[in-house]
Amino acid sequence: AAILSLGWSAPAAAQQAPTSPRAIAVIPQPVRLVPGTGSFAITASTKIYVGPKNDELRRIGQSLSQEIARATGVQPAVVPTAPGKQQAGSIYLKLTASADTLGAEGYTLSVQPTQVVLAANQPQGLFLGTQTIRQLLPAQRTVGASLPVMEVADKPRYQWRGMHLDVSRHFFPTEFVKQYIDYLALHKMNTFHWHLTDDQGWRIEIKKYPKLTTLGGFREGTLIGHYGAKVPEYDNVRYGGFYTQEQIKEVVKYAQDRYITVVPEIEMPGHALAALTAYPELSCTGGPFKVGQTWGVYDDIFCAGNEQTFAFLQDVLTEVMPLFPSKTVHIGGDEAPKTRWKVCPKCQARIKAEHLKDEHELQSYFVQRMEKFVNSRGKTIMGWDEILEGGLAPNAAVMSWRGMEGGMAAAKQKHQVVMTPGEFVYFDHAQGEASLEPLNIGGYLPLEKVYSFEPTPSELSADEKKYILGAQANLWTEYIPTTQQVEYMVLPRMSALAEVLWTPARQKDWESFKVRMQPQYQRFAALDANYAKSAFNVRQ
Ligand code: TNX
Repeated sequence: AAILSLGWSAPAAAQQAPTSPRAIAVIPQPVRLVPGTGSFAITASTKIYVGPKNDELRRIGQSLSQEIARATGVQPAVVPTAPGKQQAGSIYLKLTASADTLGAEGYTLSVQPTQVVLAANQPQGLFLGTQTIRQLLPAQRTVGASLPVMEVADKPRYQWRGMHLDVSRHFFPTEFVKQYIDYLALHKMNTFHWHLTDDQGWRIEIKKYPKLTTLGGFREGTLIGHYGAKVPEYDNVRYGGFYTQEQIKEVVKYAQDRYITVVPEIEMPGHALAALTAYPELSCTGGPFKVGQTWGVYDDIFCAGNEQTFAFLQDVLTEVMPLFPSKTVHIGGDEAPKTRWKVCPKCQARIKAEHLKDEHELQSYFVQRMEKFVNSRGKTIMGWDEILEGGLAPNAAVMSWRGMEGGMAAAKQKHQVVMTPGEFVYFDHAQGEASLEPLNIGGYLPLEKVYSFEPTPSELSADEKKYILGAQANLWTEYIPTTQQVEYMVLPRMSALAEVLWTPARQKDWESFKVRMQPQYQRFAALDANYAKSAFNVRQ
């Protein structure tokens, strides 16, 4: 407890170990980092001790060993050892039994000339600590590298530190999704929100409804340009793809090994055109439909008057939920036009039978039915802030995207909240000087603006603030056709968001962040990541 309560001691720019040739540049900035004198040399005889009979620690040790090999050319052996038996010149990963303020994700790191000790309450804390060690290593391979002497005590500010990825508007293969997860891990992010279904493509195999992917997973052409405009080279080319359940499991396992929770999103009742193309009987009109080829919002949504709709969505979730250990299932809920429901006899009959006021209450009825089902399977739902309209489902968490207001309203109703306001964390917006930017959806979100984001509104009372779990950035991919461009849009803005979500607000320091970003850029380059070089070429 004591070590963390000491708080911030020196501005990061001053945190240069006197005898170290490299500045200490960790992103996100640790809660407490006290540089010392000298360094710990990594040599051919350096070992990583992980304690006996612990496969999880062994795996964490192994990943650290690989990072060290990448940076130094020498690969330390990962060795189990009896506790208490320490050997000079080595790195120790230790679980500490003390129930102190470090929590599940916190860690302490002591770098001395003779040894390195990384300690945490949970393996997750150790893993996060190894990400700090990784950033103390040189970005490019350096023979004879060392770690600067220091003492670190660290833990996150928020429990939900997320990144979203829309794989419907454009599809990205599992290899890339894993790489995206790697970027999250480097930034100590812990939640990956996987937007798996939308109007332009259904991307997850559902065995009971094979047409969801055989028909709903592909569209006849891809349009890139402003809403409705066409870019000829992408026209009339069959476009699509989907993940098999085996592939989903593989990605989830990959994320789990990096202590990242994968939250699946299955959109309802709107953004459902791909599903309705496969099963038009779930719509109000009966179709037929075509998987969306243009961006925007479609009037045809799941029919709330049709019992089949609920049976179908329950079947889908019955297959989806076991694939994801996440307690939270995202059910969408955004941008569901009530055009069809207003004139659909079955929907109107339902409104009457259930004594509902209007179509907004009908959507609320829809979401509450789905919530009951999800809750009965031991999970909870999350939805975009539209689920507030017509009454919030009793246990639902809210993801606030149309500003912070929805999140504030939900917190006041004692519902959990994740903040994703467009103004601060929509990474599909442009980030630099216009002439340097690829075609994008518009908007302008430079790095410094992301860095200035404060997820907890000061208007909330202390009790209400507790419902703000954290925040995440969303990456909608209408204008992002390639994995290279995904990297461009999220890097380096993910670095700024990571610090917003991890580092205590009083320690945020944009000038220091800019300095610490320099080695981070080198790290991106070493990873072959297409980060936005224009990030600091902001519009005048
Ligand atoms: C609104 S944000 C949407 C998405 C679009 C995005 C474009 C949200 C919940 N819905 O369907 O892709 O705008 O920025």
